This record gives sequence, structure tokens and C-alpha cells, in this order.
Amino acid sequence: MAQATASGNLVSASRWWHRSTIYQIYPRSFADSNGDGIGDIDGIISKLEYLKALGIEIIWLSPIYASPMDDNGYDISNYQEIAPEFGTLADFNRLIAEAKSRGIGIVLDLVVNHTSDEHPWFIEARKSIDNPYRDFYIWRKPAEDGGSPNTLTSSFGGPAWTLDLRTGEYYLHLFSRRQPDLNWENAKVRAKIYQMMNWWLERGIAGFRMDVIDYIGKQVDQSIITDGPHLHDYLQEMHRETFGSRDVLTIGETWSATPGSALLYSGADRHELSMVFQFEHVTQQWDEIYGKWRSRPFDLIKLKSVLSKWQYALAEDGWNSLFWGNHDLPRAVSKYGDARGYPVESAKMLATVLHLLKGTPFVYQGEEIGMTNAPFAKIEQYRDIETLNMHRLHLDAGLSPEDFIKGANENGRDNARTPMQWTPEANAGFTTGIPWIEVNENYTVINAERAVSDEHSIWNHYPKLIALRKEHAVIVYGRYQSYLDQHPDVFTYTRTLDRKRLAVVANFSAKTISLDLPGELQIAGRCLISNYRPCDRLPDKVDLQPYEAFAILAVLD
Ligand code: TEU
Ligand code: CA
Repeated sequence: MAQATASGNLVSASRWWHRSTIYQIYPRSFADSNGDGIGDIDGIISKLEYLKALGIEIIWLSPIYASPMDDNGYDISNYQEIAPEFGTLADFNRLIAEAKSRGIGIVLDLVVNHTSDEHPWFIEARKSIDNPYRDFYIWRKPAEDGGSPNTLTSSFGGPAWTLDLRTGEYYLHLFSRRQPDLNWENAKVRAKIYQMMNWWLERGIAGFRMDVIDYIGKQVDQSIITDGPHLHDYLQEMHRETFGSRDVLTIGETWSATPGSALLYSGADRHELSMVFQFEHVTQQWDEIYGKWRSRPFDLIKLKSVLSKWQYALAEDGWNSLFWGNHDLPRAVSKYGDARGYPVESAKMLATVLHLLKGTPFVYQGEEIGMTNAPFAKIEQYRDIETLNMHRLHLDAGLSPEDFIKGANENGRDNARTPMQWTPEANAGFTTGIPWIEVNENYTVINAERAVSDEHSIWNHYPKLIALRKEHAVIVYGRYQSYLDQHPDVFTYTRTLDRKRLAVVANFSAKTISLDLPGELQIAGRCLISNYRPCDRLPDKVDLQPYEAFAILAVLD
């Protein structure tokens, strides 16, 4: 239950992950220890000191389970085996222990909306219509004309149904045809999933990120995909049957979430999840027709309104996740900052704005050194099944390859999947072999070795922000209030808890801006962090440098 402080601020029941910062690793691209060009668990272990120095307490690992890698591991063929290219269960146990000894927990990626078509359950299910595993998945007879049962489409392009010739029925796959959707209405499926989850929890993991979990209540005959009638029943059953009795972290990936549903997922008394990833700040930049493949010009006023909407909506219950990037999204400094003109200032500004909001901040691998989108010129350089499928459909629709490549350069998922840039040496120190995907050519300038040794680097800004969250309750629980909402270039907000007020001011442009501040921001206090000169008070007018961001902490009279 939320409790009220002396000044009436509602402070959700304190949970350890309210003060934590989480780092996401895409194992395939993080660090390769054996020269096969693919990141692996030993590579991650070798970088734990680097991560500890940032101050993060949790690592979320994208899938490391056995998989044919059709969707780079989001197509699982054995939930309780480690993919050989990543290592072994013994390596995983060592990772858990090595991370724990550094005060870091490991959150696994739970992909249970679908399996791989090479999972034994699906291999059995497709053998015959009366196979005991048949209704582990979603099968339908062809439509009258012999085609797909209905018009549902896959996220990766094309129909969401593939005909299985052996039994003459279609099976559902909302992603690739090699990712058949599980039938969550089948209690046997749910029991098997919960058994697997407990098996991992008993190995000492710190929780789960749950892949497209808003899909598991789907009702395909009504073309209901997200927010199905039993979705929250399943999540509450999962809570009871697995993590509910443990103090672990659960994050649902819910592209469909609204503030209302986010309260259902993460309300303190809901016994479902800790928080969800909602993506409204991402999708509001997309084109109505072409989605992310033709993005609109950056609009700060819209971005601010979405961020504020979510801060206000979950002010008294529920909990926000805070992120700019992940393995599916473009690089933050390229998308929201100025990777060409002000890479360091704008990356630090973005980090400051995000980490001082109310919620749990996520740092995506490479964001902390300002890694940028990859300027791939040819489709052959891309690896992501979503991009390759969409490219084919785009050309089949008569659109130009150049047009598609522009969209992929801006928003393709491979932007986040180029190898982590560790050093200025060959392959950015990611591998001694041939990387599975090209290294971004700017690795000689943007790399961890250079960043860690430069006191003014983006990298050195993150430990300061992460430490502030641990030190100041106003950052964790302070009430959010935005100002100057219609200003096209500046984002300003306060956080207030009891008599403490934090004022955050950020210039999202390359312009120098002279700003008349509202009274609530004219506080005299201590500068907690700045990406330019230290600032000691907020006068009634402030001149902001390009991408300048700072935070002032004051005690109200
Ligand atoms: O992503 C869900 C998802 O919908 C995204 O793929 C999104 O549609 C796309 O990136 C927007 O362009 C999760 C995983 O994060 C993703 O990596 C997987 O490919 C997908 O589920 C299937 O497991
Ligand atoms: Ca390797």
C-alpha cells in the first residue's frame, strides 16, 4: 500500500528496485571471449567490474537459452538449457555468483508468448491433430477459400498464420513463422511455464523481464491480441505459483500499455508485476502508415507530454520503468540527442532528464558511452529478421530500397545490436574473430576504454546519476511537476518530497536559450549535477548552452 509522508506525498511501499538502476545486456553483442564473433557468458563475466563501477545493481540479460536464433534467441527450443554459443549452465552459475559477489543481480528474459518451432512441444504438436501437445499451440482450419483462418498479421510482416501441410491446419505466430504462439488457455502450458520459472528462481536469479506479456491473454477468433479477458488472471496465477513469495523484480514488456492498464499490471496491491515497459514515447514518433520505417521529425512538446502523462498517471500507485533504448530501439543519442553536433552534451542531457524522473531507470548496453545508430548503406549489412522481412515486403510493394534503408538507418533494431565498443583496436575489442554483425565504424572514437579514462565523458556522468538516486529520496519518491510544457526546446520539471525540491532544466536543442523561469523553479540550492559548468542557484532567468542540463536541490522554506 502507498503511505503518505508528513507533507501528504504518497510514497509507495518502499521496494529495493525503486532505488535501483538496471543495465540491459544483449549477450550476442556484448563481449566475445572465445573468438567466434558472438558474445557469450564468459565475456559478460569479464566485464562485471566495468558494470560495477557504473553503480548498477541489476543486469537484465536478453535470452541466453537454447535457440535456433531465428530471432536471436527470442525463439526458444529449450527453456532450461543455455545456447552453446553463449556457454553452459555451469558458466551461468558462475555468472550468478560473480555478479552477486559484486552486489549485482541477474534478471532473465522470459519469452513465453511463443516458443521456437524446434521446441519439443511444437515438434510433437505438429505430428497429428490428436497429439497430446496439439493444444499447447493455436491451430485453426483453413478459411473457406483455403487461406489463413483470419486477417491477423505478424509483427515481422505478412500473415500471422502458416499452413502445416502434414495436418492441413494453420498455426498462429504473431512473430516469425518459426515462433509459434503458445496457447495460454491450456492449463498444462501454464503449469509447464511456472515449473520452468521456479527452476530458474531456485538458481538465484533476481527476476524476469517478460517478453510481449500483454499478448498471453489473446483471443484469436475475436482478433483480440493484447489485454485479453484472462490476461490479469494469468499474471496473478503466475505471481501465486512462482515469484510472488520472493522479493524479485518483474518487468512486463507491454507495447499496448496505457496508464490505466499499467496500474493493473504494477499496482502495489495487484499481486502482478513490479512495473511494465510502455512505449508511448517511442511510438508517438512513428508514421501512421509506415510505422517506424518512416519516422516523423523529433517533437519535444509531444515527447514531454507523453513523459509527463506517465509521471502523473503513476504518481500514487504503480511504478514506471524509464528508458530511451533497448535491443529493439534506435540508439538514444541518435534518436533524441545530437550524435553529430553535440554527442557528449546531448547524451549527458538525455541521461540526466531520464534518471531524475520517478521510476526505475534502464541503461542499454553502449548508451553509457554514447554509442550511435549504425550508418549501414546496404541491406546485406543488416541481420534482424524484422528488418529483412520488412525490406522484402517494402520492395514487393513497389517502394524504393533507398527509402527503406533510410528508415532502417533511423529506427531499425540492428542499430542497437552492433557490437559493444570496448577499445579503439580491431573490432572495437569485442572479438578477436569476425563479428556476427559489423562493428559501427566510429568505434575508434566512441569506446569504453577512452570513455572510462576521460573524466568529462558520458560514461563518467552515469555513476553520478546512479549514486544520486541512492542518496536522495526526493529522486525516488518526489512528486513530479512539469513546467513550460509548450516550450519547443526546453524540458523542465520539479520533484518535491516534504520540504525538498529538485529542479531539473534541460535544453533539447543546439541553440543557446535565454529562459525566464516560473517561480517554482527559481530556487536557490545546491547543484547536484550538470553537463556544463557547475550551477549553484536558479535565478529568475537562465541562459542555457546547447543541450545543457542541470539539477538543483533546495530545501523549501
Ligand atoms: O519485442 C516485441 C515487439 O513487438 C517488438 O519486436 C516490436 O514490435 C518491434 O521491435 C517494433 O518495431 C519482443 C522482443 O523485445 C523482440 O526482440 C522480439 O523480436 C519479439 O518480442 C518477439 O519475441
Ligand atoms: Ca563467443
